[in-house]
Amino acid sequence: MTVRKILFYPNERLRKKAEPVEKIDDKEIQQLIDDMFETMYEFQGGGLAATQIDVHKQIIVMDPDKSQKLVLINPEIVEKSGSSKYEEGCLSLPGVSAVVQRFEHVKVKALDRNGKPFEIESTGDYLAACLQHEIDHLHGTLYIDHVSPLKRTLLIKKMKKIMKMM
Ligand code: GNR
Ligand code: NI
Repeated sequence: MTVRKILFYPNERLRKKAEPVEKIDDKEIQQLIDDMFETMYEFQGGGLAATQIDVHKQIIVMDPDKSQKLVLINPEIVEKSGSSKYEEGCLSLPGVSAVVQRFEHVKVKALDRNGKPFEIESTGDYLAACLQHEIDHLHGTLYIDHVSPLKRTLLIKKMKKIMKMM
C-alpha cells in the first residue's frame, strides 16, 4: 500500500469528471482502493475521492466515524430532499473550512469493492454531508463552489497563506 499525493486547489485536475469503473475485479482497482484508504488515514480525512489523487475514476472511500471502511464505486444519488448546513473541510484545501448548504437527506446507490450493488442513506449528519462532498469531487465540484463568491475569495486567500507556511 502506498500513500498517494493529493492534488491541491487550484489544480485544474480537480475539475476533471471521473469515468465509471467497468471492471472492478481487477488488481489495479483493488490496489487503488487500498492506496486510497492509506492516503485518507495518513491525512486524517473522513473520506477521499479518487479525483483527489489524480485518478479520474468514480471511486470513493470513506470512514466517517472511524469505525467502518466504506467503498463506493460508480455512486449515484437516487433520492434527495430537504436542506441542512454542515461545516466542511477538504484535504484538497488544507487549513480552511466553511459551512455548506446541502440536501438534508440523500440515498446513494453504488457498488462495493466486490462489485456488489448496495444503497446507503443518511439524514442531516456528517455522513450525509460526506456523501455529497465526495460525489461532488467525482464531478469536479468543490465545497467552495457552494458558498458565496465573497466567502470563497476569503477562503482561498486564507488557504494560500496557510499553504505557504506549511
Ligand atoms: O476530512 C474531511 N472532512 C469533511 C467534513 C465535512 C464534510 C466532508 C468532509 S470530507 C473531508 C475529506 C475530503 O476532502 N474528502 O474529499
Ligand atoms: Ni474533499
